[in-house]
Amino acid sequence: MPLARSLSVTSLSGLEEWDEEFDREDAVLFEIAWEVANKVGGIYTVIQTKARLTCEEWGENYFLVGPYTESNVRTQVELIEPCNAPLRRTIDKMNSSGCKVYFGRWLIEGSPYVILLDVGFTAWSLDRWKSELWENCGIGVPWFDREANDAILFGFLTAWLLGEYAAQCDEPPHIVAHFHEWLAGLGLVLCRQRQLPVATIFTTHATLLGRYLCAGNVDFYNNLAEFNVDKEAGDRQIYHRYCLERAAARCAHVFTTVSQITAIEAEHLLRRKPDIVTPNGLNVKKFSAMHEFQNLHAQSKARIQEFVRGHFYGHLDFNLDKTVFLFIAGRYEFSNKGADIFLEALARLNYLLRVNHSDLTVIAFFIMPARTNNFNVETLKGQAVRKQLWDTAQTVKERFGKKLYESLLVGQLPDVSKMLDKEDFTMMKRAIFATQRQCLPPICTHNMLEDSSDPILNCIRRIGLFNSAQDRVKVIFHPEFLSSTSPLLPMDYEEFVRGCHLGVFPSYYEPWGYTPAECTVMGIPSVSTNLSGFGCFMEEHIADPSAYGIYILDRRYRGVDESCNQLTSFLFQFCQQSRRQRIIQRNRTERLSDLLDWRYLGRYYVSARHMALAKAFPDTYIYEPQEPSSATGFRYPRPASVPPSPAHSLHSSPHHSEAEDEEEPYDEDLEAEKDRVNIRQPVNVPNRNKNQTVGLPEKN
Ligand code: G6P
Ligand code: 1S3
Repeated sequence: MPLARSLSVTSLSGLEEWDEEFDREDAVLFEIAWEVANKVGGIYTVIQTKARLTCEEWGENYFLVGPYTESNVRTQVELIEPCNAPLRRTIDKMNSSGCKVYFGRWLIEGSPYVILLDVGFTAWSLDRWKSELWENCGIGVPWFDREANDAILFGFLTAWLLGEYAAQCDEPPHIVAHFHEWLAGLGLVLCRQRQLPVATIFTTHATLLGRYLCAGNVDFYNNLAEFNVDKEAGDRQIYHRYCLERAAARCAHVFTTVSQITAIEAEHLLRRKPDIVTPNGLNVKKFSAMHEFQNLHAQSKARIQEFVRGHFYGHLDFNLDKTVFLFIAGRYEFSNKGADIFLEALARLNYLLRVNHSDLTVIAFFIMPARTNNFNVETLKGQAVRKQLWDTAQTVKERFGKKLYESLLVGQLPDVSKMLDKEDFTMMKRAIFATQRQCLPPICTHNMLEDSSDPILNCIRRIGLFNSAQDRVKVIFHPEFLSSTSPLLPMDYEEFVRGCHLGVFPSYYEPWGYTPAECTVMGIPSVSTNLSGFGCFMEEHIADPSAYGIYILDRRYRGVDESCNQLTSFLFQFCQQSRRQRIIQRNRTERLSDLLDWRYLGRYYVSARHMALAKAFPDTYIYEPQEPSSATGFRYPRPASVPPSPAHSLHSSPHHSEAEDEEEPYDEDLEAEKDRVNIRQPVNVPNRNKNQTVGLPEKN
């Protein structure tokens, strides 16, 4: 019998090891998603960041299954021969029966094996498979829904692959197949309907109906139990997709989702309570030098400042050293992602900063892709003007230096009044003349195709944040994802995030939310909400999240206006921090990254697979829920350096007066050590009741 392999989750600072000792025997894991080697959204990030850990755990018995696209394969995959005999026979058999199945290694960390299915090549089977689906499952799919058609082809091909693989194995194998999201869900339904020897897991990363209902101005969370789900899906013409999603959730041996809040949503909308919550992690990279991330912040900030110098040319009447950069980024879903209340809060913040005569300037970036026809002239001109000023300064500097040198060569101190001549002044005057501008610095960096109906632009028109001199809050809308090859802001997303001061993600619908999680591991504070999976997770695991730079907005129990006021007060508080306080806060934020590391969060996936194997193969596997360890009930305490009582603390951000900032030398290592000592004493939560949903620990 093969050796029992167990996943040992490395001990992270304060988080203890979890050893889920279970003998996988000959089990083989297939993980199936439309976003395998195919970047569409957040599921790609889940699979790509998790791959290294899953490869360590399953070794040669781990296969990712996704759709084949030539461009993706060219850039991300190395095609190779199948790695074992049953798989080679399976692929050969499918390829000789009218399919195109590819095998390779995905060129990411862990180099997992990938099996890619060419759905387009098998489109000739679509009608036959659709009628089979109708006959066996009673789900009819309209011809015009291209995405659903792809889901059918992908589903039938996946079930074929798994069935064929099982048949090609010499001994009955123990297969675990983990399907992500409705687009991959049909494969699972077919595995069950064909009674294949496969333990199935279905993970939903957002429900179809939830996303549609939230985008439509519905009081979603207060009416979860009231929706007539079939009617709502029918009204939105997604009934067939909804049926595929619901069938997958209902048929799975184990059903999971990414957060507690989406678990409640799934229970009402898909009519099944998830068996376990599998929160999303990240592949956290630690720098050997502890404060390297602070240096990276300073470097990236300098690059954003350069862009701002160009964008605001002729209107640079604010101090860039006293300017903080906020940003929101993601899929352009105006209200679901909370861009609506962010704008409203910015207008209120502008008012507060003005009446308080603040000398601080806030620049808020909106990075959300919309339809455009390229950068606008005014924005490009800004960068050209900046560059010209830089070139002029360099030329004058060189001329100045040459005169200085000549003078020193003849042993004389230069006559400073003659160092700049008429030509130098003409050159400089001409450059300054070019910075004259008749209009205000633009809000939007691109020409929008739907300018007059764009929700962000219309909201800005209504609240009047036009980048005028009096405004303390300026807005820049960049309706395209960032790229290091952009002529405007040549930075990739990660560099940009590092250079900002605060990410603001006040989402209404956000099953998990990778954007604030990414901020956290880079040591950048963020705002999220108690309607986002990430926000709830952090609230559960940190005693005083805002002290760590994790501001969690209440969008659950408050009306929109109240949430907006709360967001305004978070932003205003943040703006009142000194540089030193921001540095301390960033150190604390970064210290949370262990909590978001797959090495800690991967344990929920381990449990899900174990549970599925035990349900599908009860003679071989037994699943006993883990006794809660100190790690499952882990809670980060208040940082030691935060005053324990509200009497000493008006807000929970790092507390020091401006005077202290100037007088007291700041020892980052000492500060970090104080907090770390505190973190090593986790606060345990009460024991989990074995009957309740396996997943995140209960709140204490
Ligand atoms: C990092 C750097 C410091 C810099 C600071 C700026 O901590 O290591 O050298 O002064 O960032 O912080 P701020 O919040 O003002 O961008
Ligand atoms: C979904 O992607 P989205 O941005 O459409 O899945 C992500 C990965 O699980 C999740 O982070 C996000 O909240 C969901 O919404």
